[in-house]
Amino acid sequence: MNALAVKAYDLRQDVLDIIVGGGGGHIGGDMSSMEIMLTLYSRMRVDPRNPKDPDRDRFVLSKGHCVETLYAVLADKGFLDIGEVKARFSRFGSEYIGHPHNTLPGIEMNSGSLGHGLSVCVGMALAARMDHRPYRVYTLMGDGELAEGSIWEALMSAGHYRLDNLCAIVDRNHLQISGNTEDVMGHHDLHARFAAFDWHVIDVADGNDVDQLNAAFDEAERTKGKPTILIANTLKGKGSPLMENKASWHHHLPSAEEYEQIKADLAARKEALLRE
Ligand SMILES: Cc1ncc(C[n+]2csc(CCOP(=O)(O)OP(=O)(O)O)c2C)c(N)n1
Repeated sequence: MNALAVKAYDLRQDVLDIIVGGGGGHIGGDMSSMEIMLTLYSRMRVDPRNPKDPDRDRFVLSKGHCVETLYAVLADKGFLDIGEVKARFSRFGSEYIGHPHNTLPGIEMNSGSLGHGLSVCVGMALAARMDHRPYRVYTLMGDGELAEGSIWEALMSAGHYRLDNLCAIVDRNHLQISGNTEDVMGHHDLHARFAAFDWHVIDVADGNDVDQLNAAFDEAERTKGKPTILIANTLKGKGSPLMENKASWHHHLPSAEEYEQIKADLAARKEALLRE
């Protein structure tokens, strides 16, 4: 039993509370990306007491609509107060808005308009090289987000500059806002496409599995002369059959009954993990 895998269910409950308290949020993509962000933050060199350390690792949530999971993970790391986030999310005048905002500690970049995170990370990774700094740069993108042309320019430049301090992750849940990614904008053979842009490509069979993610991040750190991209195969809405693999839950506010059902499902999944 992996403690982080268990924690992922506690933080999913936080995400559910944040969204229901604030009256809305992108619950499907939050749930699919929980283990990715949680695993990453368990490894990254970041310190809530020194959030602007020039040598800190950088993370940019390019699929910024999934900020609720980022808030839960940043709170778990000590950057934010989870009680504050739950009480004030999406309230008038609150700094805890529905997309990342870099006035909050631990958040590197404002995002939410899809397609920009990787380009900014290419700049950060180049800056690290020029300044002889040891930090690594990470970004999480959605598979629907890959329809943005700017991402392919960034992929091209990262490959060209051989940015081996850069690691991108695709949350490959096969759904985006309006349905299946393959119907909206097909991505068949993503592995070959990324490799053609001179990236080291790792397929993570289960992108909700902490051990598989850790192995992939280890491999990314060992990879020299190329940037690495993880294709993390996840389940949108992971945590409750009510939401799982349903495009309609991309941005669905659970009713009071749905809240109770999801809460019970999350607790049952956690119990099952604890029994392993
Ligand atoms: C430039 C831009 N166009 C459209 C949107 C609206 N939008 C928000 S989420 C989303 C779908 C994203 O799908 P995906 O990247 O697969 O995210 P996930 O399924 O992981 O939530 C869209 C089109 C946006 N945020 N930015």
